[in-house]
Amino acid sequence: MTITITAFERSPDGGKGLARDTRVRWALEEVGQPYRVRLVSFSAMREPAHLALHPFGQIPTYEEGDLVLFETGAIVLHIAERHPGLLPTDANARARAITWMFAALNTVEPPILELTIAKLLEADKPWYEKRLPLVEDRVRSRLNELSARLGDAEWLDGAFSAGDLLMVSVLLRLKPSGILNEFPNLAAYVARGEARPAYKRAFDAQLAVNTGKPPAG
Ligand SMILES: N[C@@H](CCC(=O)N[C@@H](CS)C(=O)NCC(=O)O)C(=O)O
Repeated sequence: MTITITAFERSPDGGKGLARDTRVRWALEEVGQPYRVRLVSFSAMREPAHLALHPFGQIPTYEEGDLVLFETGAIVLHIAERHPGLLPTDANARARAITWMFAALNTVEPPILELTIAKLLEADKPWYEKRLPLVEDRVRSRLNELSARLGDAEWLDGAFSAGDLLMVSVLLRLKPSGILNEFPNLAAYVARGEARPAYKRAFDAQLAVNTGKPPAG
């Protein structure tokens, strides 16, 4: 059955891979599922046709036959449950990998997004300079804990899983801040994720949309 996802017609990041369609592309690439992409403009995202797919008017969405999904956590879990490669077969290991998916989205992503939003939308506020270190420290605090748990392991819990896919996706947003490099094991973990051929294909595909050039190779 054909899989169709939506992505920004023009991503605000210009193709740095931070728009959330990248993590869905990555999951599909990891499990070897072909997919189509429907590009949407910001105005189209507010139209009834898109709101019928995504109640909050965001990207990405995921269509497969009669099934329509939104929320990248749900989409990646759906892909991982239906195709081998992103979740262990052992029931307990599978539950732990899903736990890491939730941890990435519910515990690690929120302070990182708060930092992004502060820098994007609050830099002109009189309290910005005072608040920024507080927001950065909340990120550091989470990374400190995550770094302690990862230690010198390659992935969070045994083999690479959907939990790692989401955790790396979430951490990638921190690269420009320099904070990630304060935690060498996390920086190396993110680099391992980026080095995966499936990630590279996903990244190149979203970049091609934003540069108008077809992916290399
Ligand atoms: N929690 C949602 C967040 C989706 C989201 O924030 N999408 C962004 C692009 S990465 C978006 O559509 N932003 C435009 C908007 O919110 O109007 C998910 O993981 O899918």
